[in-house]
Amino acid sequence: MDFEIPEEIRLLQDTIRRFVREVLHPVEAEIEEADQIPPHIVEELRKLGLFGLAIPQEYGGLGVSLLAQCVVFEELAKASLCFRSRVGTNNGIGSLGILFDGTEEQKRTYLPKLASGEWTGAFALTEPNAGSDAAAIETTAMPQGDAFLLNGRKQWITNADVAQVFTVMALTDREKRARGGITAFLVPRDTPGLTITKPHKTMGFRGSHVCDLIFEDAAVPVANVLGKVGDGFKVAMKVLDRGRLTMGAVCVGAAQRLLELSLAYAKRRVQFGKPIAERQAVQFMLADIATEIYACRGMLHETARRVDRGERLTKEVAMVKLHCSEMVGRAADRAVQIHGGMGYMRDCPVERYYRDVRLIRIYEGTSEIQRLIIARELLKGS
Ligand code: COS
Repeated sequence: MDFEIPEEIRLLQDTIRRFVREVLHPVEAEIEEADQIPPHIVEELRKLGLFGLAIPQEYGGLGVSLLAQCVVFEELAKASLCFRSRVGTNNGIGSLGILFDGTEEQKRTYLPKLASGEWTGAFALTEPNAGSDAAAIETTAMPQGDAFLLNGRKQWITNADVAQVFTVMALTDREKRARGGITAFLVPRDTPGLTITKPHKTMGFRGSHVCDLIFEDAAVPVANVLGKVGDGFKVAMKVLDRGRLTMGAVCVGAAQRLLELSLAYAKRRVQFGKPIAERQAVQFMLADIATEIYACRGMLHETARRVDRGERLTKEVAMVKLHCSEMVGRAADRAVQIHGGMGYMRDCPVERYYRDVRLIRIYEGTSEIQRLIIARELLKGS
């Protein structure tokens, strides 16, 4: 494994690290209260090019490697996770379908706007009766003239409140489902017949919202089919294969911040006459957080490098998502324990992380789905 980060990525890392410390940390508490990222901060994220990190330069993005994306997301996750979430769909599930399977015209229409952050993209797969079992979707798309009429409901769609374009998976052949019966569509927000609900109330991720999409005879032109009719399940799975990897970076960054906060608190907090950092019980928790971060960063960077070299890695990406999301859950639990009563207080960042990271074991595929994917891949190859 090669843990050296190339110089140009190191420079990007330094820039984001400074931005996080100087610009994002000061507004974390305000966002927690208001449940909104201030518009001037979104503007700053735009100026840094963060909406278009993963989008190739020919479409207006920075087009950096996956390793560089992981390094940047690791840094961003050292501030409230809503910031990464705000730019995350444009770099991941909200744009990758277009990048992988879009026509040249679709790429030219959508990617530059997504890259600049003028538009936000979102990904609509989940439904009330289709979460882990993604092939069980019930939203239909019936051909009518040179359009498809969409009917159904998509649930808990990240960034739906601010998105201008959705990648929507719908049934075009009920019998075939995942094998030729699901189609991906690019659906603009202003499509007549599409209603976006108010954001759901959630446990965490204040400042980042999920809403439902309701389709009632929403006509989407044939030209907005993404990939081939019937290939939508594969479009979605390829997108998730990539999106899940950068989720590992979010976990590593969040765990690193939890470690930094815990180290500082343990050195500061005096009980029984000396800082709790001098107590072995606390030292062991710090050591465990740090060791697990080291292991996760290793697997994350190695997998990113391999994908950058052109390998298709479904199993390893699922391993990264599984292991990193479970790791950050343990890190948050230990960080709260080290902080004691303070860690339970709403104005303590570890309390926020404890709630926020719980989602990562669920979205973009639960831990159980990751295990299922890993086991299937293992059995396929044996
Ligand atoms: N890349 C490309 N194609 C894939 C794929 C992948 N990673 N995974 C599956 N496919 C293809 C399969 O090859 C199969 O097609 P063929 O028969 O032509 O080979 C088709 O898709 C159906 O695959 P499979 O039989 O594995 O489908 P299942 O219904 O068993 O479901 C899982 C597969 C569980 C992996 C899928 O439902 C899933 O990822 N669920 C979680 C969804 C999720 O993450 N939701 C989070 C919300 S979206 S942010």
